Formats: sequence, structure tokens, C-alpha cells
Amino acid sequence: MTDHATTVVRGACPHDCPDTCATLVTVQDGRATRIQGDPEHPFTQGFLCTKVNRYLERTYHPERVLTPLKRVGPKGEGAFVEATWDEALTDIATKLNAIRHSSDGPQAILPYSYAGTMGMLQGESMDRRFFHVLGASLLDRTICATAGMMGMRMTVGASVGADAEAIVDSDLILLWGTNTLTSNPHLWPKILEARAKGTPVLCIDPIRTRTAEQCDEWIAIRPGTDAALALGMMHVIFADGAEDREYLEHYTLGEAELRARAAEFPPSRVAEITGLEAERIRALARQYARAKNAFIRLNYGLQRHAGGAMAVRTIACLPAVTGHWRHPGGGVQLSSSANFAFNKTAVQRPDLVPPGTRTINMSLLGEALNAADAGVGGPPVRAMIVYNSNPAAVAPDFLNVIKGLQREDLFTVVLEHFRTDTCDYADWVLPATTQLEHMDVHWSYGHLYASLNTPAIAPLGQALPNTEIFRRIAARMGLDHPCLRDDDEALLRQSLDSSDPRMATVTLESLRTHGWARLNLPTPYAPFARGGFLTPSGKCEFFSARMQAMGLEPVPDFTPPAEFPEQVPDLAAKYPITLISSPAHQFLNSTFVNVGPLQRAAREPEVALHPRDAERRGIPEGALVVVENDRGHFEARARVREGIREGVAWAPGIWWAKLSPDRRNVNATTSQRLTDMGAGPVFYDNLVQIRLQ
Ligand SMILES: Nc1nc2c(c(=O)[nH]1)N[C@H]1C(S)=C(S)[C@@H](COP(=O)(O)OP(=O)(O)OC[C@H]3O[C@@H](n4cnc5c(=O)[nH]c(N)nc54)[C@H](O)[C@@H]3O)O[C@H]1N2
Ligand SMILES: Nc1nc2c(c(=O)[nH]1)N[C@H]1C(S)=C(S)[C@@H](COP(=O)(O)OP(=O)(O)OC[C@H]3O[C@@H](n4cnc5c(=O)[nH]c(N)nc54)[C@H](O)[C@@H]3O)O[C@H]1N2
Ligand SMILES: [Mo]
Repeated sequence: MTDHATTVVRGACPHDCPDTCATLVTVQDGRATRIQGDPEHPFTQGFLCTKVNRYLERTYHPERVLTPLKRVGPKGEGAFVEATWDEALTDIATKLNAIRHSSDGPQAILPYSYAGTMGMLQGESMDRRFFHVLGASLLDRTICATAGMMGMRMTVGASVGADAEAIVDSDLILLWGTNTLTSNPHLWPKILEARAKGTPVLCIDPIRTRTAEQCDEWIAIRPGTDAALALGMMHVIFADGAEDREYLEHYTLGEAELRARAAEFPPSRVAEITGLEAERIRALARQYARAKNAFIRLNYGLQRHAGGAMAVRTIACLPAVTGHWRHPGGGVQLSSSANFAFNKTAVQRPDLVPPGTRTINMSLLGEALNAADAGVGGPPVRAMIVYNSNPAAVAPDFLNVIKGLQREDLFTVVLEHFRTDTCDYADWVLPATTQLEHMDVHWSYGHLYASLNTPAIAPLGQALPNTEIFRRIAARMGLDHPCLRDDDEALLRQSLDSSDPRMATVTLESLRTHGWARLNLPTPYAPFARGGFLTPSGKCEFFSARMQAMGLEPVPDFTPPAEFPEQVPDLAAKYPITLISSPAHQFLNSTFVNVGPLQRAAREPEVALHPRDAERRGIPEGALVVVENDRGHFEARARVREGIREGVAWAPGIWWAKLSPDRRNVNATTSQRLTDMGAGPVFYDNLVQIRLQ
């Protein structure tokens, strides 16, 4: 540090990613000049991803929204004029109060948010209080992870799993439905460390992703069939007598039922379901059983199918069958989120929700905006306040969502950094601060460190933190509950006011000093080494009485995708290709799509397909194609490649519709069906046809 005006500010990456990096932001004369990963943070390891390396470019982007914007053209056109905060707040307060006091009442107002920022403050604090005091509809935030979360909850009891840092000591690594190098890149150096000691790394994915390419083996499973593979592995393990009898006896519930179910899945049957060779299934099972502490890294890809929760649940049984939980580095990890015990009750005040308030599933936004009674009883949705989300791009069944957003009688307010697709339908766009400009505190879903984000620079233009925007709207509406006046510092303190022993190391003092803190858990952490499962029985529940009570199959099973060709032969004759639209390397969901170098690196909306599928349709490499089904269609550039299963296509990333050739994106083809548990979307359970444009 040579210049006196130069400081380095500790921060946290706010994005929806398991890695939740600790950042160091260099500030010179009030301007951020550099962002880097904290070299001391054990998971960040001093590097940032392709996207967040461009965070300053995104923050200072010439197209940042820096004043309130009022719509002047028709909805969807994107014509706005600048306005003052005073004009914006007056109009918004007047409109929301009119709805609140109308016969429809406050439940006609819908919040819509997800994880644009994962921060405790800017993501889920004052906003919740505001909507709770107002009595607005509640939002069920299902769009990403609820199916998998339920699968874990029913089996091991919570979103808790093997400690990612302990993977370095694992003796077998299965990357199962996860594109690690893209979606969880900071795990990769740890995987390489294990591999240097001789640990094999296998990838189970219908697509030969950049991760699969680096692995010792790519196991090209058919989409949505993972539960069958796991049951086939158990079949072989039980048949060989390779299970851990002692672990099973002490720490699991329903062994007999699981054995009986696994018996129904011999490798020959599993081969038919999964499209893998029976011999390969046997070998995988034996390799797994021989290992002592195999690490299964699941991510969310395989739960975006109708049987997604069951798939996660079934795979999560494997380490209990073989006793791999006994050793650090052994087990399954989907998420580490339930280890964090921030005081959400204090921060969000669920006690203020009026009794009987309805809940609307965010994955059914199209339905909610178009149904007279929002599909769940109660008044139609007359106003929607969107923040930390871009539903016009990310929600399933795009055409229905757009039809809803286009309603002239819907009052829409969007808090944003940029004029996203959703903003084009807004009555008001309000300028929000980025992570460099506001305070926040973060948990993680991929490791065990909490982190503090200290603002590095002053807000640009007239941008305000989400918390402050909700405080101001509340005040202008005349909502006078004192909790609506707490400032960010107070919210921060309340969030850390936790009596949970795991949070003992996560204090304001430790966070202010180091920027981050590991939860008060042993290092390395083996959560279920001696049982202690978080289920009602305290055991790993192969048999789930809770699922039985919900009317669901209580024992692990294979639940086929809703659009599984064998089950829907007529549909499959018309639409024979399963379309997976998983994350693009250069984007974070629909964030960063408008950042020049990242957009150029991602080129344009693309769809990769197998050479035989391409040939059959007369599609040459690079041709413009239409991807379609009965729900809708979108255009993309064909990429013909071997690295994909026949019958599967891959359209990476959630492009902004307005930056796409036909002003639509992949969600024009996805459905509003829901998963078996958790009421999540089934983005990859999606049959399409592809033809030359
Ligand atoms: N660069 C980048 N990183 C991201 C994101 C991003 O958009 N870009 N998004 C973030 C978010 S919100 C999330 S939730 C996570 C998601 O992180 P991941 O879960 O890793 O990502 P997905 O793409 O959902 O799934 C990963 C892989 O699952 C495969 N897959 C799809 N269906 C199946 C199946 O049925 N079985 C199996 N075995 N594999 C299947 C896909 O081909 C894909 O390669 O990533 C986060 N990180
Ligand atoms: N087809 C298909 N659709 C998908 C997926 C898929 O794999 N395929 N993935 C799904 C998944 S896993 C997820 S998690 C969802 C993601 O859906 P979203 O959570 O909506 O994610 P983003 O598209 O990144 O949009 C977040 C928006 O929040 C804004 N933002 C960021 N920080 C702040 C802030 O501090 N304040 C305010 N006001 N705004 C902020 C960003 O500018 C951005 O426009 O998409 C889902 N949709
Ligand atoms: Mo997600």
C-alpha cells in the first residue's frame, strides 16, 4: 500500500454459489480498483471465478440503473424516464395502499425474490419484515433447491453433509450431477489434492461437461435415472455382503425395507433404466464398497426432475449402507446450509405474519399471475415487488410468465442493478446497490465459513440498499411498526444473536477482525461418524414415516421423470430429446449476461447435441436451430459434439431473452410441473424437438 488514499476492504461474494468467497477489494480515492479472493480463506484459496473477477466491471457498468425509472411505453418495451426517489416512493406507496385497503386486501401484493444476493441483510431481512407487517402474500422460494433439501431432510435430517474441506482425504470421489469447475470451482483444487494421492474422480452426468472431461471417468447416465443407479449399486453391495453391518444396525432405520427394494434393482434392470452397462454398474458398486470414505458431491442438477427429491434421498442412503460416514471425507454433500444458525427469527420476524396468510409458489409464477385467484385461493395478484431475481428470464414456462407480467392491471416494482428482462415489464425500476456498496453477512451452502461484507465504496448515483428501499417504502405507506426502522447495523447484530453453539465462533468481533469465521465445528468434521442423524429417529431413515404420512413412498425408489420417454411414448415420438439447461460457465443464472467479455465468451444461446441426433435432423455444426415443444420454442446455435448422450441436448445458461436472437430463452420450453417433494421446478425434465431454423 503506497498511496495513503488506498485501502483494502474485506468483503464476501454475494452470488448464488456454494463457494461464498471471501474477497479483498482495493479502493483508491473512493473507487474500487481491484477485487481478489482472500488468500487466507481456506475455501477461497486466493482466487475468484471467471465471473466475479469482473465484479468491478459489472458495478461500474455504463448501463447500471442509478436513479428511479418510471415506465412510459407499453409493458415489455422497456421505455423509461428518470424520476426522483420522492416521486417513486409517493406513487408506489399510493398504489400499494390502494390495493391494501381495497376489498382484495394486502394479500393481492406479492413479493418475488430469490438469490441475486445471498446476504442475510440484503437478501432476507427488512424485505421480510415489510411484507409481514403489510400482510402481503408469502412466497415459497422453491426455484432452486427445495426438492434436494427435502430429500436430504427425510434421509439424514437436514441440509448437512460431509465437510467439503475433508474431501482431500477421501479415497474415491463421485461428482454426481454437478459441474464442479463451473458451479463450485473452489472445490476443484481440493479434489486435485485428493487425486494427487491416488484418489479416483468419477463424474456421473449425461453431459461430458468441462468437469467430466477432467475426471478419470465420465459415466453418461440418462437424465433423471440416478435413483435407479444408486439402488443398483446397493443391490450389488448387499449381494456381495459388502455392507457395513454394524453401521447399519446402530445408525439406520429400515434396513430390511431398503434391502428388499434394492433386490428389485439388479444391474440388468438398472442398465435398461439408466442406459449404462450392467458391468459398469457392478464395477462402480464394488469400487464404492471397497472405498473407506468415498465423497459423493451432489449438486442440484439431478433434482430438477419430477423424481428429484427421491433421487437425492436414495443416493444419500449409500454412505450409511457402507459406513463411509464414519470417516472425515466420507459421505454425501448436497449443501452445508443447515449448519448455519443465524437468528433468522429475529431478523425476519415471522411472528408478524397475519394468521391465515396464503403462500404462493414462486415456481408457479405464470399460474399465479394469470389465475383469477392466484391458483391458491384469495385475491388475484394485483401488485408484485421483485428484488434479487429476474423472473422473466429464470422462471419456468416463460410464455405464461410474460403473459402475466404484461397484464395492464398488474402494478410491478423491480429493485435492480440493470434493466433486465423483468424490468421491461415494471411500472417502476428502483436502483439497488451492489455488494461493493452495502453491508452484509453471509452463510454458505458449500462450506462451513460465515463471512462479513463491509461496504467498500459509496453507493453509485442514487442507488440504495434493498433494506433501505423497503424502510422507505414502509415509511411512505405509513407502516409504523418499530422493527421497520432498524438500520443495517442493528439487523447485522440481531442476525448474529444466536445461542446455537455452532455459531459461537461467528461473532461481530471475529468477523470484523478476519472478515470470516469457521463455524464452531471440529476440523475435519464428520457429522454422522457415530450416527447422530437429525431425523426424528436420530437415525439415517431408509424408511421414512414422515414421507408415509405425506402419502409418499416411504422407502427409496426410482421415480421416473414426468417426461420419461418410456412413460410418455406419444409425447416422446414428437419430442424425443431431453433438454438440460444447466449453468453456463460465464454467467450466474441470468446475472453477468450483460457484462461484455463474459457475454462474448459465452457467444450466443447455444444448444449442444450428439452427432447422430444432429445428422438425423440434417443439422450441421453452427446452424441456427429452433428448439421446441408444446409449451413454446426458442432459437439457438447448434453445437454438434460427442460429449453428450444421444437423446440429450444441452442449452447452457439463462440468457436474457432480450439479448437472444428471438427475444426468448430456454424457459420458453420448460414446464410448471413440480417435483415429488419440495414443490420445486423440473427444469431438466423437459422433452423437446430440434430442427433447422
Ligand atoms: N458458473 C455458474 N455457477 C453457478 C451457477 C451458474 O449459473 N453459473 N448457478 C448457481 C446455482 S443457483 C446453483 S443451484 C448451482 C447449481 O450447481 P450444479 O447443481 O452443479 O449445476 P446444475 O447445472 O444444476 O447441475 C450440474 C450437472 O447436472 C447434470 N444433470 C442434469 N440432470 C441430471 C441428472 O438427471 N442426473 C445427473 N447425474 N446429472 C444431471 C447437468 O448436466 C449438469 O452438468 O450452481 C451455482 N453456481
Ligand atoms: N431453464 C433454467 N432455468 C433456471 C435454472 C436452470 O438451471 N435452467 N436455474 C434455476 C436456479 S438454480 C435458480 S437459483 C434461479 C435463479 O434465479 P434468480 O435468483 O432470479 O437469479 P438471477 O437470474 O441471477 O437474478 C438475480 C437478479 O438479482 C439482481 N441483484 C443482485 N444483487 C442484488 C441486490 O443486492 N439488490 C437487488 N435489488 N438486486 C440484486 C441481479 O442484478 C439479477 O438480475 O433460476 C432458475 N432458473
Ligand atoms: Mo440455484
